[in-house]
This record gives sequence, C-alpha cells and structure tokens, in this order.
Amino acid sequence: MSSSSVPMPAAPISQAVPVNSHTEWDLLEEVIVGRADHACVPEWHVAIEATMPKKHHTFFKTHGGRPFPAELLAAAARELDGLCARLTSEGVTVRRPDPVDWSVPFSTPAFGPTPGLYGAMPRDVLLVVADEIIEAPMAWRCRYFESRAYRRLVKEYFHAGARWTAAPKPELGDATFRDDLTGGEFDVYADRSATTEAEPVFDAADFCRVGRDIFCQVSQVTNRFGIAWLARHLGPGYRVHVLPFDDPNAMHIDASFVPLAPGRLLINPARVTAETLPAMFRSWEILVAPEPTVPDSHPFYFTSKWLSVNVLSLDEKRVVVEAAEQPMIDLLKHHGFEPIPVPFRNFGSLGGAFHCATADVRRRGTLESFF
Ligand code: DAV
Repeated sequence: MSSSSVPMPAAPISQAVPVNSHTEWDLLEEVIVGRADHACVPEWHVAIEATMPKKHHTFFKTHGGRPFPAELLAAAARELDGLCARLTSEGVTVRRPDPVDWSVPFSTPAFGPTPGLYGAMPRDVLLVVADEIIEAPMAWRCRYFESRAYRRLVKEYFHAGARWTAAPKPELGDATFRDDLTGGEFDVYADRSATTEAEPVFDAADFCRVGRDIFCQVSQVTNRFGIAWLARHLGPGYRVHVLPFDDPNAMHIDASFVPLAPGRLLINPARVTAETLPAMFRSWEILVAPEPTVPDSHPFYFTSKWLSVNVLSLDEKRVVVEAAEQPMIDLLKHHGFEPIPVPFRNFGSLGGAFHCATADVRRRGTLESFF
C-alpha cells in the first residue's frame, strides 16, 4: 500500500486526549469498572495450579469450566454497582465493559475447547500508559479473548485520539507451559514457574505506574520475555524495574506494592519490607499494611487474604478501601489519607478488589519523574 492510500482522519485528532494516566494516584477522572456477569471457573491447568491457593484446588478441579454459583455472581454484581455509585458521587466518570457469555467454549490451533473467564478485572487486561491502551498477552488460556469485552470502549477511545496496541498475541501451546511441575511446588524465584520463556506473556496487573518508572514482577503469568517486550515498546522515556517479592506463586503486583502518592508507598509485609525494596525508595514514606481481618474461611478462591491491600486511589488523599477492613482504614487515616470504605468481599471471591476491578482511563496529570 502506498502511503498516499492510507486513510487519514477527516479532522485533526482532538487535543483533549480521552486516555491519559501516568501514575496510580493522579486525580481520577474516568475509569472502567468490570462486570461479574457470566463468570466461569477456570478449567484445571498447570497455570491455574501454580497460582491458586492450595486449599481451593479441589474447587477448581470440581467446578472448572462451569459458571460460578449464581448467588455469588449476584452479590458481586451488587458490590460492583455500589462501587460505581460511589465513584460517580466522587466525581469520576464510570464506564462498563460489554456483558459477554463467557461459558461459550472456544478453541485455537494450539488449545481448547475451553470456556472464557470473566470481564470482572479490567486491570489484568488493559495497561494504560500515558495516552496508550495496551491489551496484555495473558497467559491463562481461558483469558485468550477477554479483551473483547472492552473493545467497544477501546475503539471509542481510539476514535477520540488515544493510542491502541495489542501486545503480540501468544499461542499458549504446550511450549508456553512447564509440563514437569504438576503436583509439585511452584516457585517463580527458583525456576519453577508454570510459564516458560517460549513467547512473551504478561498480565497488565503485574505492572504499576509511577511516572517514568514502571515497577513490575516476574510472576506465574508474566515472564521475562513479556517484560522485555513491554520495556522495549515503551522505549527510552521509561525505566522498567523488576522487583523481588516473597511470593513464589505470584500473580499480580497490586496486593503487594501499591504507591499511593508521590513519596508514599503501601506494602504487604508478608511479601516485601522496607529493607527489601530497592534503594530508590529510601526517602519514601512506607505504609506497612496491617494483617487483614477477613476470616480464613472466606472463599477467596483465587487469592490470599491480602486483598485488603488492593486499594484504588482517586487522588493523593482519597483511597477506596474494603469497608470491613478497619485496621487498613485506620492506617490510612493515621497517615492523613481520606479512606472511602466500600463493601467488596463477595466480589473478592472472583480474585481481586478495587484496583483489580478497575482500569484507569484518565487521570489528570503529566509524565513526571518521581525519583
Ligand atoms: O493475593 O496477591 C492479587 C490480586 C489478583 N488480581 C494476591 C492477589
């Protein structure tokens, strides 16, 4: 195709870019909030075994490939609606993905058939850096087509001037997964990760934005090849730092390491301490998350009890936090934050809290260096 035949927009692209987000704390103006509709339990696979709490393995082996119980999804949907109402009352524009019937199985040349998962966690799927939306090359097979729930919104943002990229679509064939670890111990730090380095894979939620510095972890769903792809894609304007966490089954950084404001960081003490953070955080104020109060019997099928750390900042003061986690609310207040308590524990059974259930579209702010 010659360059003269490339269709050009009829009018100059709008200066008021609809997508803009450089940090986890700039004033939130627009956000995508997920949906619980039609969520299905992932089918048993090595990448599920590597990341899911041992006490729930039987749940996945028994219910894999089938919809979650209707009462659970109804309760999660009510909590999502409550979150949306609260965000709206705080002045944030809330957008929702399309409802999709995730129980419809699909196949690719490399695997299948498998049902999908859900549209509940936009943070896992969409990485927003500046004015660009990047669709993550996710490692779980059931998530292969998850981005389609967001395509209506992403196309709208593109037409309004945003950049839109899908990372190289992985194949997720047998070469992408270890076949020698089933039934054993997984440890991302001891070369016992479910995912190999055969092709780039990552979940967007393994990355965290602090202006020109992007922090991430190697996890059971994010490999070094995926991190290298993203670092090269973002280019020399960004510094990508891979952080170590005491989390052999790691999947997503946002219940471990949560920057709340310039120079202020919330950490999960079960996985990281002020001493194990890189020296660049020496001058930062470190808030150590208190032990969660949720009972061990609560069915967090996908996660640890540390979902309490998975907060969402609306600006440098306001933080959306689980209403039942009083010690976390107290900690934030003690440090001068304005916690916004929202009940969200039923939703937690789907594997995330406020940060996971959302994806920034626009925060007021510019690209800065905070180190
Ligand atoms: O236990 O670290 C992180 C959030 C998963 N989306 C955990 C859960």
